[in-house]
Amino acid sequence: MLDIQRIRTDFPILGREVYGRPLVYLDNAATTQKPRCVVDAMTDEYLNVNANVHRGVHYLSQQATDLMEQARETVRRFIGARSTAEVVFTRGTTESINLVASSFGQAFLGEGDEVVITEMEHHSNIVPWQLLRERTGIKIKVCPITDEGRLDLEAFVRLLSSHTRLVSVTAVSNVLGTVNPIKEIIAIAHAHDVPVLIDAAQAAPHMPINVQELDCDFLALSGHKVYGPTGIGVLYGKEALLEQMPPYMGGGEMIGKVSFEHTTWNELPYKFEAGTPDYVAATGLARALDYVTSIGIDEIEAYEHQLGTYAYEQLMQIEGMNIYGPAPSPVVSFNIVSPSLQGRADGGLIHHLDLGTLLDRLGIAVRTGHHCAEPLMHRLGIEGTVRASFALYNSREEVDSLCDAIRRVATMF
Ligand code: C6P
Repeated sequence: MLDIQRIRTDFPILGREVYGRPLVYLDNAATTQKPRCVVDAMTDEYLNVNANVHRGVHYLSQQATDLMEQARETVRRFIGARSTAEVVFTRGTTESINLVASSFGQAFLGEGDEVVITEMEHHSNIVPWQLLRERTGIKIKVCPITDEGRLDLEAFVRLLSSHTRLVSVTAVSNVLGTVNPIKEIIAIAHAHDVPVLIDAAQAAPHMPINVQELDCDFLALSGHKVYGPTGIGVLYGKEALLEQMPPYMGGGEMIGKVSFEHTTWNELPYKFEAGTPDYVAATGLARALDYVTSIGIDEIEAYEHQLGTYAYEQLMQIEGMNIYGPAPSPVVSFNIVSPSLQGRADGGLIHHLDLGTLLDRLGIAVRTGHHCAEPLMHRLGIEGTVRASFALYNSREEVDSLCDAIRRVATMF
């Protein structure tokens, strides 16, 4: 079992106060806090190593390059990729998905071809396909969810056709917390010869990922959601696919030879890494993944399962509580119906923004709104939710503080 009190000391920010109250940070699905070792590794690199990577013959440049390539190897191990050629550094999940939409889209998709996504996708896994649709005339097919907040797998199977060229689906919903059966989805898609992109932004911090076991074709994740720095993320792609895809951006480092007449591309993964990469953030990400591994991703998953179960049980005892999505999960979205507001068109919901703002005054950091998943809000028939999302350093006491604060705030309406 994790020693939460000890783990918390690795995260200096958790000791601070807001509005004179201890901070209860429950906005981890938006971004996680950083352990001191991540910040230290990055500070050390800036203070003692800093030089541009892959370019200089000098000592520092080679040392910085070594650190970046070691970071790539750490990522490879963390996601179980076959080779570092399959690990592309990007700015985050959003850029990773845009890279695939642009590059894979240009290479393999044309008018009438279909991309299957789902009703629970983040805008990052909707809008890039819409941009591609404008450029190429592809069709976007949307797999519905059940009333319980799970993917409708029978509908998913029916959506696959001889025109389907890609399935792009989130592993874990950032609103509902639903853990999708991605292994099954990948197997079904592959039986139709359709490759699959997994949005692992909300999965990477909470559960083991092994791209070879999953057999996914692409996988995207963000460093800042897994205790790493902002501005760095990963695109995993199967080597054979990445080889066939054109570059996403042009510039330094992604080239083989350049002349005004003709330019050739660098080998993988550099073909997709134009310009000076955020090599210091790569080091920070590697340190964060090492930190997670040192605690144990299985232990983290087990602990967060218990915490999510406890949170669900406690929250459900609050009068007027509506939780969206299946429990337990480290992501809990909810609204509260106030008896005094009943009779209104919205069924008496306390507005999520009001609830979140008042919780903030009590030191509880949650996210409110549509969580960059507006189509999902339409499906749920609401404008937004309050979302509490947990990380490995959250405690039962913090769940209790959340529930006490909600009760206190709800009486104000
Ligand atoms: N969700 C949230 O509060 P970026 O911004 O590129 O690091 O991640 C985008 C993204 C993609 N997919 C999913 C499932 C996500 O949850 C996110 C980010 C944050 O829910 C910020 S909107």
